[in-house]
Amino acid sequence: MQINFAGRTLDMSGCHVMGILNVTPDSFSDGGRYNTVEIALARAREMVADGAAFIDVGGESTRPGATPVSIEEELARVCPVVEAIARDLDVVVSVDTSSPQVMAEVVKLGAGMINDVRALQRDGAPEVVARAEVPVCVMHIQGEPDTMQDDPRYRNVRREVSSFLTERMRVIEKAGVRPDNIILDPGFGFGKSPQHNLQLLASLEQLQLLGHPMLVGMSRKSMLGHITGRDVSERLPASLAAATISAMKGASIIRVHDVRETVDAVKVVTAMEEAGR
Ligand code: 8Y7
Repeated sequence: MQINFAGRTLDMSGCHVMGILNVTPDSFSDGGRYNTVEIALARAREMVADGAAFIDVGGESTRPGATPVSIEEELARVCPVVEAIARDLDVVVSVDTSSPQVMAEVVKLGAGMINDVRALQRDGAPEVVARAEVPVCVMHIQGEPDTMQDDPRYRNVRREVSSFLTERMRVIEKAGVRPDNIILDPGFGFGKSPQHNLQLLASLEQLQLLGHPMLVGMSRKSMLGHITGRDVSERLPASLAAATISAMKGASIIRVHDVRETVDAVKVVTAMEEAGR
């Protein structure tokens, strides 16, 4: 099962690592744009050297309580970084955005994938992705980022995540996105209690049944803090355990902060699976 990400073809039966690159002002000490691009490119270069197949560039914080950014501001943050990485590095540039304007623009600059935590629910987003003919990650979310963690509830979290994704795929495919270009994500931490997250992780194979490659992101997330009692800066071991579990359960892309360490963990899983065949 191959997917073409703007000219780079990857085998989705393998497991690939996606490095997180935040270009929000709070992720850099210096506010100047030129400096920001240089720093972001250097960080991306490091993650590519560490084995990242994807760099996920994000200019809007989805943390609860984060102030929303205008489209102009998001474009100003993301575009120069996408352009620089696409020009200089051998990697698929993914862009974490919910804005159809940003989606249209970054694809022109060389982005090879759209990663939307709002599952293309904004007006016009499915049509933009269809026209751009790029792969898209469709993630489950309950509610909006600002309020999603206020007492999230489900009758059956696994069934509800699956039916949400199935319904989104119906709408997105109707707008013209090819089914082969859709990657699914259960959206760990997006409107879910620690127990909901663990139930989803325990049955990640079930999401495979929808017949699309899976992307998962648990790196340093509070669900791991909840399990281990560790602060965010001390969650690497737990993040590696989560990545290992995801790889074993069939994830094609694992979105992480710590690329080098995760690539090693994935290599162990892949080596074991090859020996077992
Ligand atoms: C995810 C994500 C974030 C995730 C996908 C964080 C942008 C929060 N998490 N995208 N984005 N899946 N596809 O802690 O789990 O990294 S932001």
